[in-house]
Amino acid sequence: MPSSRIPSCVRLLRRGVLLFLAVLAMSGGLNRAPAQDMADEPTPVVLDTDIGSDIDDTWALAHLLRSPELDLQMVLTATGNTRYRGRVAAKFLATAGRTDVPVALGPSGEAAHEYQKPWVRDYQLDDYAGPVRENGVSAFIELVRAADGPITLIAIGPLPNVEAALDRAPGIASKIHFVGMQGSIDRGYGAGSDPVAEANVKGDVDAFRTVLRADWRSFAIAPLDTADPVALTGDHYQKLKRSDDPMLTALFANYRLWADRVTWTEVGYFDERSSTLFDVVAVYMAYSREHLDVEAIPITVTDDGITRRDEDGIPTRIAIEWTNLDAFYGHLTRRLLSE
Ligand SMILES: [Ca+2]
Repeated sequence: MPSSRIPSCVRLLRRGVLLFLAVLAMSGGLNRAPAQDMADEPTPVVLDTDIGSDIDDTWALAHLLRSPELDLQMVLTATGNTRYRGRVAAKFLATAGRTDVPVALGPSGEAAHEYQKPWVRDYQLDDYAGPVRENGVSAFIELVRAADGPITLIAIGPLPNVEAALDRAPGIASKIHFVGMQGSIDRGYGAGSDPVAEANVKGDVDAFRTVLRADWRSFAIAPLDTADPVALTGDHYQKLKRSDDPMLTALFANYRLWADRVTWTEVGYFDERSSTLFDVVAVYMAYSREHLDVEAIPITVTDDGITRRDEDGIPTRIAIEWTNLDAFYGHLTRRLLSE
């Protein structure tokens, strides 16, 4: 029957059904953050982080602690001197009044880029009033196994801890929503730049491959495409910098130390803006994707760590573009200020 002869009420009904299906697909689909699956209860999360090298992990931890949708259950430190990273995390948690959060240490490697060390010169893990777990990978596996429901893992560094956990307990993946800051799809560092081996992938390419292939409950990443453009400037930045909130004061004390000491970049902009806040995007994706365009893109990883579009690759939920980055800046600033 030609469509023109179908009664209009049937056509309207059909259109309504299609619209309903489209909305249904979206609501359970790519733009849905793990936190939105449980409307009332905060989502239990673990932060796997290389805090203490680039300063954006400290911003990401601050963002997480000020996000009521997320219930931080563990900070797990990754790569390099994980004890130093644990000290930074522990003192920051204490400053924010969150010594309920366990600090767990991943396997240690060679120390490097310890720019926030002066901040923890007189602070040891023994000083932390909360739980400290020396074998962080085991502690993470135990936490996931003991949980009543799914856990969201926010991974904002290279992924040796996650690889080790999957190696020892592959079954945990089905209980985990993975949200990470990894990869570079259509852009590298800097607007208009070509895709590159992004630092968190390049830091452990085999680990990223293992993680990409695992059978997660859900898997999503913020690559450089959406993480690299993010920095707070202007009024947003000045409001945060002026605040006497103890957690924000600690955040800026760390940023100051980092800015004066970091060797891979020249920071002449401390008074005007933040550095690039790559890792805050992964925290945002754990509770909202409102201002992001998230697409299912099949990717593969080259041996040198480039995450490449590949039709035969693994379909991956990727935050490929901001739909409203200015709105996100306002949201992030208000959130950090507890407004
Ligand atoms: Ca990081």
